[in-house]
Amino acid sequence: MIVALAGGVGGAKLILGLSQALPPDGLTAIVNTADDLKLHGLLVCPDLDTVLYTLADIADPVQGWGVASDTTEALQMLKRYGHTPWFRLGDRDLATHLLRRALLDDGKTLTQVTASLSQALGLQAKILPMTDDRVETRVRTQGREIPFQEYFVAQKAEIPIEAVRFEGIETARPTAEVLKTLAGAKAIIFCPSNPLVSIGPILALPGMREALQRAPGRKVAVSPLVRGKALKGPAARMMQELGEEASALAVARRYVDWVEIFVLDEQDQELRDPIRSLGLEVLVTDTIMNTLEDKARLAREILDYVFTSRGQGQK
Ligand code: FO1
Repeated sequence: MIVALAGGVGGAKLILGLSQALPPDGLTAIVNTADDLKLHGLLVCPDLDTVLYTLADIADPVQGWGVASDTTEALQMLKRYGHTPWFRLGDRDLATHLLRRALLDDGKTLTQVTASLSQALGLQAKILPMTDDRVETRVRTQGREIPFQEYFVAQKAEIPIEAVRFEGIETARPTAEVLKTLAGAKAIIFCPSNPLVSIGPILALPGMREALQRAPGRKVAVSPLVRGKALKGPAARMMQELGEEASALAVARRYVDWVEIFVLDEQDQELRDPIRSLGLEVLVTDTIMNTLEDKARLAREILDYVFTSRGQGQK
């Protein structure tokens, strides 16, 4: 079993590549849930749904999130009721949320609900929420704290941030399924997701450090930054605003205690030696994933590196 730790759109791309490169039941994604929000009584899980829709080949190809060719009739009706929809839930996407709410109300866990949705969409790969407990990323900005989605969507991530906090993390726990999966993993891949708010909450769960340390598989992180910029999302900006340099080297420093291998984009070649000096093995390759072939090729290269002699002890 190969395990991928991921957030939303960037992570889902590599997960799709891994699903092409591995046997159908050989992949489990452990997904961030700290971006989740309550909206109109529903629980929206953007990262879980992005991975779900991407693997089911129904994700919106331009945005990367939501369902392809979705309509917005429900949003327009909400508008008539006087609710200005700042978060765009399409009609098909809404069906996922109605069902999720109903199953949660029936007493199912988020893990069980996600398994039902995945099964119904015909997925072979397993998608696990990092926890069944509620964790909420909150961002401190201009002297007040706001939920992550308000920062990301309503404010378009354009306001400067001062701190990030994961509310509820102290009492949250990784699920039994997550712990069991990590214990049996042949490799654990940290996808090119935002290290602060996508991978960050997964690693911040109490017990996760020990679970990853005990896990026998090799651990690999793929840089989400290329030439100091995130391919999607505000990771670079957030890192800078929090006093870190926005570079693959800074990402490698964050992950140095967690992984043995770092995957660096070929455009950042000059960072290979500084990253090696941290004690990490470095795989330099093209990490830009535009086409399905790009995704599958990157996945194969990472797996080859991990499982062939090229990756054994080479620094
Ligand atoms: N992102 C936006 O920028 N604007 C939206 O209105 C929006 C709606 C939305 C609905 C469902 C969903 O699963 C994702 C959605 N996203 C939207 C993306 C989401 O905010 C981000 O992908 C993640 O939270 C960041 O990882």
